[in-house]
Amino acid sequence: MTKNAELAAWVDQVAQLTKPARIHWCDGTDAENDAIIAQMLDSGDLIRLNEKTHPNCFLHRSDPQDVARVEHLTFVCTREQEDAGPNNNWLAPEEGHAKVDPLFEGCMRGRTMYVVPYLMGPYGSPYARAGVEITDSPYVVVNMRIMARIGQRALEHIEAGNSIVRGLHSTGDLDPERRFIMHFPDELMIKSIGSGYGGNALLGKKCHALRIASAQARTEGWLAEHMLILGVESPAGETRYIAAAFPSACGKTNLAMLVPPAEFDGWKVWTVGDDIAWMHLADDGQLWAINPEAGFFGVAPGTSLKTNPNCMNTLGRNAIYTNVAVTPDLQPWWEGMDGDKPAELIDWQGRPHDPANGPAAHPNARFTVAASQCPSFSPQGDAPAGVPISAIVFGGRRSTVAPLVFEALDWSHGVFAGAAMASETTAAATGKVGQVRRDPMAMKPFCGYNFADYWQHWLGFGPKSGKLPRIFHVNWFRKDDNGRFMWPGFGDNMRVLEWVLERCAGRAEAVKTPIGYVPEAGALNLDGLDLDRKTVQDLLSIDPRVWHEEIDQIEAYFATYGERLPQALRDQAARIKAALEDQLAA
Ligand code: GTP
Ligand code: SPV
Ligand code: MN
Repeated sequence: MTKNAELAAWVDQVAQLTKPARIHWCDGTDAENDAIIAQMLDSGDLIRLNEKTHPNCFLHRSDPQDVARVEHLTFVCTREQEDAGPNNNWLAPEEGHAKVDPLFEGCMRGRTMYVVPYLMGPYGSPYARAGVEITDSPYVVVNMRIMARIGQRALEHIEAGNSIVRGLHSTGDLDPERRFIMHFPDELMIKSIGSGYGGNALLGKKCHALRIASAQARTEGWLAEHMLILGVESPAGETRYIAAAFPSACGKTNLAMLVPPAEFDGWKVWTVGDDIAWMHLADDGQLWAINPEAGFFGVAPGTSLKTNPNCMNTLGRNAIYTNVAVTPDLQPWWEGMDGDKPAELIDWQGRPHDPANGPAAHPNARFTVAASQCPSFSPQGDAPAGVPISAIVFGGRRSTVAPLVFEALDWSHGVFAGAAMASETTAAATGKVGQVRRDPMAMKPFCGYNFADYWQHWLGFGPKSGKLPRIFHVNWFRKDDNGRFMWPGFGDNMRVLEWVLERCAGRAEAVKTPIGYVPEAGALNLDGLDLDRKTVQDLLSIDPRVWHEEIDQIEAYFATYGERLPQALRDQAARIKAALEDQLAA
């Protein structure tokens, strides 16, 4: 229960609507968690994994129709459609409520309604924000406990008078026809029904910390972004921080936990966050970032000791696995894991694995684990003030067009580079995989208001400080004519991070091109890499003809934002195009 009368009234009102058998206020204690897990083991909601190899680890299998975010069922309900923008599905607030409220009627009959107070951001941080999620899913409760700071201390923060985001969630009947993820930014309210999966159901994550928070950040003058945060410590012991936005399943968790290659003796990467950054311009003129989350909800397939040893060493204990395969002795397994594929496997749907049914683990199979368990978790990971950001990196999954790395000429051009981002779609959302689409700042599914206003908000930081981070764009996913990745990626991405930080320090050499600065031949440390000259050249090349076409497409995309599009972005496109035309004419 709570001393906060408004919160108590809302919980009452929700109970009247959803008619649960009982109401449980979560205190976040171990005892509470143990009891919920025990009950989920009983009901079959969770399966205990091999206690010897994976202590305190559990498997959850989703409904096979409920394995990813559902962007076509996600709505932003603002009074004016223009405020949600072409980037969001829109309903007027009263229509949004009218669509979902009937689905909540009596939906918790016979079930427990959990009330989960949570804090996004470190305890004691001026930037932390609270929420309360009401849910009938024990899976959501045990995941929220890892992903956010839930329970008594969060409730105290709320009872101290801080505002909250209210999130109502029910798994409903899991019918995709009756599934909606509704956001009401003006009411600081989320209503989600019909899904138990990740970003659809753990409302502190994408719904609160990105969609609602981005709208708040706009009016309050800060940034809520789909970004990892990492620290790079040099052999001299100096640590500089980078925030990077890549679309879903495009490498944030991996970059955040990077282990530098042997050639980088004495260098160390520290993980602050792997998915979301809240950034504020501080009095010192620098952009400071906190990770609002406390855990990782990471992509399992592709994770191995070779690609991401820090992650493998994080998730072997106290973890919840969702939609992975298991070995006969109940060890989790997924495609891309180290070693040979076991002869026998149970697939993500609980069937004996038959390759004819597709991969053994779902391509969007995930693990949930506390950030504090990560061997590279930054000593500053819980710092109330956050960490100062030296560089912002945007990136996409592009088999063609985008070079390995370039640096924007200035802040406005950097905002253009972010706004112009494109990436191939992945299994993180339902729908076709591998389609190139515009995903500005990796926020296409997550920006809670009109992108045109969002870009203007970003541009507005430019004149405010001379100490803003430099902005870069990377692409780890360029492919050769045989469809193979040209860049080794993972730990070797350190080579690009070093160039990025050297640029920030005003040292590394670069060539100016119409689309930005690219590393001069020899400016990237490629020692020990088995890459021929031609591949390196191709990775760094900018084809003026291809880019001219790319800018045409960017302009066509920008045009869908009409008059609201900031003139600065139009000007950037025109400048780049003219420079490319000069090049083509020469
Ligand atoms: P979300 O949690 O959905 O936001 O994803 P994310 O951006 O954190 O992506 P993640 O790091 O989980 O990587 C997604 C997939 O891309 C995994 O299968 C990785 O193995 C793969 N991947 C990550 N980094 C690289 C890289 O540098 N090169 C290549 N080729 N693949 C990568
Ligand atoms: C993403 O899709 O970007 C994720 C997973 O990080 S989810 O929590 O489902 O949004
Ligand atoms: Mn994400």
